[in-house]
Amino acid sequence: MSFRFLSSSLLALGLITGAQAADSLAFSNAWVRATPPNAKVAGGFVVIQNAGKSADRLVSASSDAAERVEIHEMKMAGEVMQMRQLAEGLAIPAGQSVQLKPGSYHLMLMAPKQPIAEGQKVTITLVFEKAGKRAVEFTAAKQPSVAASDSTHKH
Ligand SMILES: [Cu+2]
Repeated sequence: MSFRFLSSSLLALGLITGAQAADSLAFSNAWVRATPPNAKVAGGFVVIQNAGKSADRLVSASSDAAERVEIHEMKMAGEVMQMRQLAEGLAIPAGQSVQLKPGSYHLMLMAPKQPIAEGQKVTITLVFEKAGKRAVEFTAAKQPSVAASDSTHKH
């Protein structure tokens, strides 16, 4: 009930400001993993909220900071953590938030062009099926804990 109220408030706000329906997407907690020199990959994480009434899909991503950006999923296969690229992209259901976070869905910056220093801002352009291109600023941070290390995260 309260979420329905929030959705319609956002919609009303959109009408007042003349914003497009595409603005039903909101981004928070955007961060990339700060990398040592010569790192081959860097993970990117963000919470994507779809306050709209129609589902959308993250279909691709890109950044000037890397050769390319892929959309990945990590999950347990038996006792082994496996990672795969989501060739079909990532569904963002209507009225829901999708969390890209370590050990789950994430963006993977392939072949970063330069080391990504802690505190640095990295812009990643997210491309959605309906909302189109959205440039999101990610802040580089070190890994949150040793336990969440990228050691299982091989390419
Ligand atoms: Cu990955």
